[in-house]
Amino acid sequence: MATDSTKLKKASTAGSTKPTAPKTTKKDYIRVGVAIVAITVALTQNFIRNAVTDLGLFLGDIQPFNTAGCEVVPGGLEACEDIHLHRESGLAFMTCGHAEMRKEWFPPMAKMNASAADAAFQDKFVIYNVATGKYEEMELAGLPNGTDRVFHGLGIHERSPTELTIFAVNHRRGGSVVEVLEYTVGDKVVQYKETIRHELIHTPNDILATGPRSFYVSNDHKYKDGAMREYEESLRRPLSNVIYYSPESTHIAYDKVASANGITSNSDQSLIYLSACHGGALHILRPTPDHTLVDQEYIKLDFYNDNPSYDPETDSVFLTGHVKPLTLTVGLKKKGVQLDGPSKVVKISKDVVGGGHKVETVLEDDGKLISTGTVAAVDRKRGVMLIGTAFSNRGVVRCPIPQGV
Ligand SMILES: *[C@@H]1O[C@H](CO)[C@@H](O)[C@H](O)[C@H]1NC(C)=O
Ligand SMILES: *[C@@H]1O[C@H](CO)[C@@H](O)[C@H](O)[C@H]1NC(C)=O
Ligand SMILES: CC(=O)N[C@H]1CO[C@H](CO)[C@@H](O)[C@@H]1O
Repeated sequence: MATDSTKLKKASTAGSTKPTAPKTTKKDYIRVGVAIVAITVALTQNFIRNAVTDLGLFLGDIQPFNTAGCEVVPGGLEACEDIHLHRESGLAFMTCGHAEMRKEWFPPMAKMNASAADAAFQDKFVIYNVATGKYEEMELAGLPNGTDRVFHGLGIHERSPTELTIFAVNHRRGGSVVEVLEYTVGDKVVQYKETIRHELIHTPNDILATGPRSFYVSNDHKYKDGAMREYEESLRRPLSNVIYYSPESTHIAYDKVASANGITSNSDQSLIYLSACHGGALHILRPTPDHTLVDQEYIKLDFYNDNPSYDPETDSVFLTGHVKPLTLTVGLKKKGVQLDGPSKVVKISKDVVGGGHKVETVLEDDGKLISTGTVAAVDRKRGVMLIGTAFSNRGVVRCPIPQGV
């Protein structure tokens, strides 16, 4: 390491002198450049503290907490990352993939083997009925057969209490897009309407719907792959953003986020909650009339938080995430091995006494039941908390809402 970096420094200060043998390739130069930038950044940022947090170092082992009564939703759902609850009907909209195939093709994790087996590109669109505990795999009428389906974040706009417009991030091999779908509660099929592609929407992650054709979408990275992606990822650079999309205007709404991930809002959309998972933080933002987002509050967390879900009844946000993301990074490299990623759910609510917000842990698991948890949607009416997972073959776990939560 020490000798390496001295070598690197020499190489870079050598200036115009031509490098002599051994042969140096262009790739080596990029590596050297990245390494130098990396060292500089590491020394000048509180990057180490963030890294320790979001890698889950020094946290010790996680014991199950408040998991009594939790059950895996039967039927073999896997990798159901995002769950959107339509509270009126008690229907949960979710997209589920193939946990093992996510290791081949999932651009958000820089997995881009375009020649992976077909199953990698055939995610399911699922509607789960919280009251009956049954789910149905929905046909997406109108979406041409053979279209890649690698779903990620969902956003739902209610045109009326029963007529929904659903925006679904889809990481097609030809590039990531947003599919516009429509569903009327009670229908047997979901209607595909159109596909939205935009150069500003390049690494879409999650969507907050604001109208029948408008939404905010988070881009989780600036760079898709290569050396710059490594740099962005390993040094937790705040290079990602949120885009506002509408047919009339599409622009950057918020910038300089350390891996913008899940995005949601309160009921009247006066506050927007955005996870910055590389910052281990939640941004609370306020939208302006011209659809840009301004800072309201910044809440630092002690884990790698993923997707926030809003609970209107308590005006609080449930945030789910990975306690030991390192197990995830390592686990994703091991094909054929089930990933047990310890997970945690916290509740963030207004602190009436002290001001600001308070963060309480409401559930934790060592990963044996709830692995790689990504979202927890709370249905107060039915007393149920649904927890989605990203890379687990126990796709959705249904838990009673813990006492007092
Ligand atoms: C990509 O997927 C195919 C099909 O499963 C496999 O044969 C190939 O080895 C994979 N390539 C890489 C680089 O993993
Ligand atoms: C698409 O596939 C479904 C199910 O296999 C089939 O019922 C339908 O007829 C196909 N549609 C077209 C346009 O090929
Ligand atoms: C919308 C969504 O699912 N966002 C994030 C949720 O968690 C997974 C797992 O870590 C992330 O990959 C998603 O980007």
